[in-house]
Amino acid sequence: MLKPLRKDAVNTNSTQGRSFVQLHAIKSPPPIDKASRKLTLLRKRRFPMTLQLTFRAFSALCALAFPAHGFADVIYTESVSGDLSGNMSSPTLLNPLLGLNTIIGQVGNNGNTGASNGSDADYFTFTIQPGYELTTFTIDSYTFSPSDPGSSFMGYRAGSSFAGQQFGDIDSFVLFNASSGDVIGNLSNMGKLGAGQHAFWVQETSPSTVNYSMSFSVSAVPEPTTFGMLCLVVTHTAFVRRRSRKGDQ
Ligand SMILES: [Ca+2]
Ligand SMILES: [Ca+2]
Repeated sequence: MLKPLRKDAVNTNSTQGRSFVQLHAIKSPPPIDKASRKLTLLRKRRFPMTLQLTFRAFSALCALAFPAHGFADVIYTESVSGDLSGNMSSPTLLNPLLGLNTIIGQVGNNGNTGASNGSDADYFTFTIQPGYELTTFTIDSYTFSPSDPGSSFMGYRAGSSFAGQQFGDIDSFVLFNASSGDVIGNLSNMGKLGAGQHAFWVQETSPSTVNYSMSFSVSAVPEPTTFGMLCLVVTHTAFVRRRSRKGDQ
């Protein structure tokens, strides 16, 4: 004999020795309101388990591929490590990290050499590893003494060094100052630099000294399979929504 669900819910109007509550418990599922049932149904139709797992996997991959920055690593400071190379054939080799990489230096009439007029120029180079890319190159600060030169020169060349100091020896350049912001679009018509070695040449030829701070960002290249999964989720969701709208009409 079945026991009632709750002592206080026993209905004395029993049929064949069983209460109404007991019979109701046997024949009927637990009550679910209409709104909850419809929501559950829509969830199943719009986002089956396989796609839910795919979406979660995609989110996990994103977290691995794009770790939060929020800070910058200073990878070279001239005041600590000395003047960056003034030799175009042998730029200072830097070791970039994942995230923001900051370089702090000084060019111009400061007693060092490397520029065509005998003042200081800074050459540096670094390698972007396969699977990664440089996505921004930002001028953080630009100060000068004693006079404002307006802007300073930065040249770029794919490779480890420069063959000369002419425009034919560079791939691109930008004249930068405090308001330049992100100059990656001036240095690369693709708006980023891919895997390989890259060389930079910073120079100020006016009778002034320029202190600069610049940062570049390195991040992992999103894998095609990751984009594929995202496209799959987005396409399926749009398709199901379209079907759902038609069904509601
Ligand atoms: Ca310098
Ligand atoms: Ca130098």
